[in-house]
Amino acid sequence: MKTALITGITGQDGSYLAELLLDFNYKVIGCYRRSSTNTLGRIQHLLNNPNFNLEEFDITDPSGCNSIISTHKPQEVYNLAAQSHVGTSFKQPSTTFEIDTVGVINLLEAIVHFSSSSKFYQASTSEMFGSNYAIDSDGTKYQDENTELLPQSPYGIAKLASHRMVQIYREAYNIFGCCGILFNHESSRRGENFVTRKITKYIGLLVNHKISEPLKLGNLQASRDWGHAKDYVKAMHLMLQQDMPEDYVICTGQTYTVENFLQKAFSVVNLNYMDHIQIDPALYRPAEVDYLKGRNTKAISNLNWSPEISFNDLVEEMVLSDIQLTSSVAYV
Ligand code: NAP
Ligand code: G4F
Repeated sequence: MKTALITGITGQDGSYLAELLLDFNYKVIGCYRRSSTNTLGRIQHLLNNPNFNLEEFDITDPSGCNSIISTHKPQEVYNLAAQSHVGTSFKQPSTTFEIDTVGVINLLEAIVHFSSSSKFYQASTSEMFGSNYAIDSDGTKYQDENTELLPQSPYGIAKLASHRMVQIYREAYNIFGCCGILFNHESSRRGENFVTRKITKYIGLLVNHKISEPLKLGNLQASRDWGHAKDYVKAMHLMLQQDMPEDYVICTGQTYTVENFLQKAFSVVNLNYMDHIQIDPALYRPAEVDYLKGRNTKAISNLNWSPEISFNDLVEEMVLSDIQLTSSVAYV
């Protein structure tokens, strides 16, 4: 039985990855950080699984990283822990850097010193491209593994630093380290302050007559390549099953604006989004990534991976799930 250690187990991706690895008969060590409130909601259904164990852990604590890696010597380490909100990174740049860069160094150092054969997955991001893109012969703008990384948020810069750090540990210490450059991926478990979930939760509240104020949003014109988190965790696992450690872009290859998402989500309940939203300039970011559309040719050919859940099915799943969730009397 292989042991996999997942940091960020309480997050969206942590929960789906744990389910996948338990299905593959792994022993899973899920690392969570201490909180004054319960953060285990997304993994509640896994807590009684005999192959699932929780460990308290904070990635910013080097001795904790050393201890957890030396104790478990896992075959695979998936580093999903992060301050993952781009808007927040403008308000908390130092904390973001501490978690998303220094934390990754802590984990890499622990692996080098205590478990150098552990395979390592790093959650890199399309936010690292900033506003950069390539243009192909028919004029299509896209990003892939060869597109220069020019981040323009504290989060993007912190993630680029850790991305390069993994590449350097791969070259310098022969660590089997892979970076997944994942484009936006969502689900009914998405954090409520990301734009997709903010929209679908609002629709749930509206349909259940629990809200009367309009939905406040910022920039509606940004384009994102949105996939489903359940598809994307499969790619994380596949990267660590290859003969050689490499970095991969993981995306759908399609792009939609925030306004497109709004339109589609409200259409699921036969409403017009224009009757329910208000633009709030305070929700605009100091710098914006305007356009993300990935190209997943390498993942298709090397990993035999491609996304299975369509944009329309993703949006519908999120809307229906939030209508159900917000219908509970306990939900206010
Ligand atoms: P998420 O839902 O925000 O989860 C982040 C996780 O990191 C949570 O479990 C959080 O714990 C944990 N964490 C935060 N600070 C920590 C610390 N100091 N020590 C230990 N754990 C800490 O993010 P996600 O959507 O699942 O994304 C997973 C990873 O992929 C992140 O690294 C994110 O940056 C990256 N990524 C995400 C996307 C996307 O579209 N979802 C795209 C590209 C890359 P708490 O529950 O205690 O806060
Ligand atoms: O949902 P978002 O906050 O996601 P964003 O900034 O693209 O970041 C997500 O994807 C990255 C991958 O590219 C991940 F690395 C990162 O961890 C995270 O998961 O915002 C999407 C777009 C932005 O253009 C934002 O300006 O929606 C726009 N937006 C408009 N109104 C809003 C809002 N975003 C949020 N969060 N809240 C709003 O009210």
